[in-house]
Parts: sequence; C-alpha cells; structure tokens
Amino acid sequence: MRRRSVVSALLLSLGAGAAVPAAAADPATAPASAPAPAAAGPRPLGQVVPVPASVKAAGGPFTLAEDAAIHVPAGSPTATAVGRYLADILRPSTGYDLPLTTSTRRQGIVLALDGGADTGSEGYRLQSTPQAVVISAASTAGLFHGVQTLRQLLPAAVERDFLQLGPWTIAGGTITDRPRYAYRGAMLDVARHFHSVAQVERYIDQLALYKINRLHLHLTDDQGWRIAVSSRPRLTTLGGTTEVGGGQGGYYTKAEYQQLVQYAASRYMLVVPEIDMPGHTNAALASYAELNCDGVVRAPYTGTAVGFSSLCVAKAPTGAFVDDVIREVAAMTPGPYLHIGGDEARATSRVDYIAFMDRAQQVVARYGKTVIGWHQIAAAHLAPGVIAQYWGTKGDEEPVAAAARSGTRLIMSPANHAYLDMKYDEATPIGKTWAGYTEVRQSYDWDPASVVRGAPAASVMGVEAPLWSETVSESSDIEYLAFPRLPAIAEVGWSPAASHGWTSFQQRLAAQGPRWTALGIGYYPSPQVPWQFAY
Ligand code: IFG
Repeated sequence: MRRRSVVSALLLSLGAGAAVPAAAADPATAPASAPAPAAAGPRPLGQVVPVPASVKAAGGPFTLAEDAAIHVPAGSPTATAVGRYLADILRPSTGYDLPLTTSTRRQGIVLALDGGADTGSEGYRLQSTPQAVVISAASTAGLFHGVQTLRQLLPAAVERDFLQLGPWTIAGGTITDRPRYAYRGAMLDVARHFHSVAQVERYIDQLALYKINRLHLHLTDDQGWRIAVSSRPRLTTLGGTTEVGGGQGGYYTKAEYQQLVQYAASRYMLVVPEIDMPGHTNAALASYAELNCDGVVRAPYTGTAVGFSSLCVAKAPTGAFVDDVIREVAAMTPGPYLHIGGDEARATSRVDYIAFMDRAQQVVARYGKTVIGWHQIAAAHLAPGVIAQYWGTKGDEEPVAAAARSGTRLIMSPANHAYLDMKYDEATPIGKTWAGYTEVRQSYDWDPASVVRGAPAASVMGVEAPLWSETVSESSDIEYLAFPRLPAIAEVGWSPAASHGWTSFQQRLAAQGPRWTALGIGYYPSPQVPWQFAY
C-alpha cells in the first residue's frame, strides 16, 4: 500500500469518515464534538465567489484521481508557474503527487492557452467532465483566475496544508467567465500602521482567491513614510520610524518593495503606489525642514487626526522633492499607475492645491505613469487619462461628474460601501464609524455605475476596497475587517450586473466560511449570513 493509502486507511479506521470538523469562526455556535456531517456531493458548479458570468451544469462529475497530473502548455513558463501554484495548493491536502506535464492528453487537470476570444484578457473557460477539468484562456491571467474558481469548486479541506480525506470531486459542466471591470482593487494603508512584507504577501494571497488584480499601497501619510527614496534618505530613516500609537513603524527598502511587486505580479496583481500629497505629509515635513513654509521641521505625529499638514506649495524645494520622489517611485513600479493622493488637503489653500496638483500631474506623466488621485483632484485641471478615485458617500459631487463627462475615468470606493475599516456594528472592536456601520450586505448591494450622479456609466473603470489602518496593526485585524466584505466588493467588480443578487450571494458566501477557516482567516461571522461550518 502506498504511504498515502495507509494514512487514508488509518483515518478511515479511526472513523474520521468526514473531514475533521472545522473550528467554527464562532465556537459558541459550532457543535462541541459532533463530527461534521459527511461531505455532501460536489458543490454546484456556480457556487463560487465572484459568481461566474455563465454556468451550465451538465454531465457527470470529475473526481481527481491519485495518479492525476496537471497538464500545462509547452513553452510557457508563466503557464507552468500557474500550474505549480495550483499544485502547491492541491498536493499537501490531497497527498497526491500531481506532477506537471506538457503532454497534450486531456485527462486530469488541464491548463490550456487556447481560450476563445469570448473570455477576453482575464477571463477563462472551465469544462468539467469525468475525464478532466480543462481550464482554457487567452492569457495566463485567465488561467490564474480559472484556478481560483477550481479551488472553490473543490471541498474547502483542499485549502489545508496537511493530509485531508477526499474525495476531490467537482460537478460536471461548463463555466465561461470574464470580468465586468478591468480595475478590481484593494488598498492597504501601510502608513498609519506599518505592515511587513510577509503581512502584505499574506493579504495578496487572500485577495487572489477573489480575482482582485490591483493592490493599492498607501505608502505615505502624517504618521509614517514607508518607501525608501535614495535621494531623500531621511524620509525613511526618520519618517519611517513612527506610526499611530507610537510603535516603531518601519519601511520597505527598494529591494523589499520589488519583492512585493513581484509577489503581487505572481498573483496577477499590479501594485499601485500612493504618495499622498500635498496633505497627509507630516512624516515628510518632519524629515525635511525646507518642505515647511516656515522652514521649521515638524515633530513626528502618532495620532489619528487628518487635514492639518501641507507641503509648502510655493517654495522651490517642494518641487524638487516631488520630482525626486515621483521619479524614484515610478522607476521601481512596473505597473502603469502612480497615485498622488490629494485628499483632505485642508491646510492647503485652494489656489495652492490646484497649482500643486496641476504640476504633480505633469511630473507623473514625465516619468511615464498614469495619475490616480482621490476625487478631490477634480478641483484641479485634469490632464487626459487621469483617473479619479471616488470615496464619497453621497454621489453628489458635481466636479467629479463633470470630469467624468470630460473623459476622466473613475474608480469607485464609496466609503459607505467599500471602506473595509468601517465597523460592522457598535460591537466591532476595531475600525472607524465616520461613514456609518457597514455590514456585509451594504458592501454587496451597490452598483459602481450609479454611485456618482451624472457620471457616465462608461467612465467607471472599476472598484477598490480601501482598508485604512489607524486601528489595524495585525494580519488578524486585516482579516476580521476584510472578510466577508472584500469578497462582496470583489463580486461587484467582477460579476455581470445582471447576476447581482443578495440571496444568491448570501448562500455562496456562506460556503466560503469553511474555506477561510482552512486558510486560517479569522473572519467576522456576520449574522446576515447562514454560515456553513462543515466541509
Ligand atoms: N479618510 C482619509 C484616510 C483615512 C480614512 C479612515 C481618505 C481618502 C478617512 N482619506 O479616505 O486617510 O483616515 O476611514
């Protein structure tokens, strides 16, 4: 008997007929010792988040065999990397070898770069028959997104990193899928509290499960500067050593930033760096005296107020500073976007704000990047191609709608739906309340195309879920606030508007609970969701 079979037999003899009951997110509601009910048949093909564009159940199920292989196309190192990513997920839990092979037999799991044009640059087709599961796409990004769907079609136990009992069965049929929006982002504020490379990589892996493809890093603020700029060393040697609450802070060296960029890229996520200016700049004002109008260096700040700081727009050193920073951040960012903030510049006069933002846009363009700014940037003269990120709650900001009608594209992050740092309710131990308590249904029930009145639906390029970190210092804090609301926003960004429906989403979200438990994600067990605890 092969080792695996011995272990499986042993587990069976111990009566662990079902998967070991998952530790429920809320011990109070999970049965104390009752074994989880035996695994049901394969989950329905469409029980996936985000819901696929098209699902046709048909034919018998596919069951992963012990001697199955993962077939990858020859001559594509990036497709092979997707195959290896999938193998790394399946091997520990199934105990199967799952070798990668370039043989063209359609048996086992097949990743094929031959997607029909109808799945676009990020979509895929997944066909499940008793012989094979075939994921085909026009790009490796599509293969990667198809793999996320494949993961969710398998029992949640597949996410465990130690041997589980199968069977590993997927319902028969065909999924054809592609995203509604091209920009599906999550923002992590690493300035208020610093989050290490490992913490960010952990979040990247969690975001990938829901086909998020943009990671916006809020790198600078009043409380800390988190990205090394060689021509301005004190930004990190001084500005990087503080954070909210007085902790030691931290920052990414250029090598560490590159590591994050590459890790995100391996999960088909582009990094969008944000240098917030001219407000939210106390860390810079504490590092270089000449950036202050009075020439006096500011004291480091570890509180949570906003709107009190401003670069001195009129002074030449400020222009030189902006050029140094944007030049170096652009050079280390392969993605097309550079976010220059622009929010809450209450200590900057309107005239200075417009002058600053007009000039900053030119600097970003000079270094070959596309500007993203918080929607207040619409007060300035927006160059063609500039993107405004909407974070309001009322949708009545006419300058934003006017800019959109003139060609500015919008990323939707309405704070009363998409801000993951909002408390769920008054009992939530961390988070803020200024945009209102936000339960998961509120994060789900909105349409990006109708958030800003008067903005053409075609001006919306996507959605983004910001997570501000005034009250967020650990991965457990990130996960408690992001799950279950991030998957809701991911579905809003990926799935067709016509498929939008709380009842369906609620059921599909409930099935994600055991998956998060298997992944060690301590999620908020929202009372709005009929959570499943067995897998
Ligand atoms: N608004 C500020 C953030 C953060 C947030 C917390 C934006 C664009 C409130 N600006 O959101 O810096 O403090 O919810």
